[in-house]
Amino acid sequence: PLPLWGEEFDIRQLRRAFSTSLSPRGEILLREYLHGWRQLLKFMEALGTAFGLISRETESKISIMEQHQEGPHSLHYHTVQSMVKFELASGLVGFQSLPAHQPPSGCRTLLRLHRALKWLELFLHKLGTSQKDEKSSRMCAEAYRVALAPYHSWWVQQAVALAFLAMPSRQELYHIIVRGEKPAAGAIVLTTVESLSRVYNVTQEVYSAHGMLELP
Ligand code: 1PW
Repeated sequence: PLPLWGEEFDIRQLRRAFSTSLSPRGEILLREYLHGWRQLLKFMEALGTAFGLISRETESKISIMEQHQEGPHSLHYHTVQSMVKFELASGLVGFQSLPAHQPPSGCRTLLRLHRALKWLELFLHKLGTSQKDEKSSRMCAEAYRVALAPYHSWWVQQAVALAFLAMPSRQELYHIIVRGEKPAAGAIVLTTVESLSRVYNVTQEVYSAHGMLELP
């Protein structure tokens, strides 16, 4: 059956979510940020069943963040900055491994999404600047090697490599991403990359200012 309007991946919604997640005061609004990630899940679903592991794992990280947002301290989970401040002040960050009964902190969970966003940024940049004969699986693997593989175990790296082999072709990807507007496709992808990268850079500064780039 045809999906209902709005259920399919829409790169405009992705770009809008990430660009509105950055407030004029330079705060990152978690609600919009997570909306962006929900759009990304749709993208991963469109990449096929081989991306099942990757999208299940991503979905579980998004859900943890949403639980924090809906929990008793929801007010503190309004922006990345307020979350960091709150978890630091309450000793919830988990600079060492947290005890098993404690839910994963917002800071360590968002860090996983943040690193994955770099992967996406690099990958979309490659795609947006690629020539017709370039292979999407290669672009994806190369972005992964630089941005994310260093943080993953050997086993995860093998599983992820398998998913890339089953990646749709460059042309199919463009179809998933931009459908109708072929002439402007590269440009749409690249403006999306710009909004992702603004959000990435702000998050990176916040995490680096608090020595939180390596949370277990
Ligand atoms: C082509 C578009 C892809 C863009 C989205 C990228 C999502 C990246 C998810 C990779 C998941 C691989 C399998 C799980 C790995 C986890 O060990 C790892 N999670 C992530 C999101 O990197 C680390 O989380 P953990 O084990 O420390 O809780």
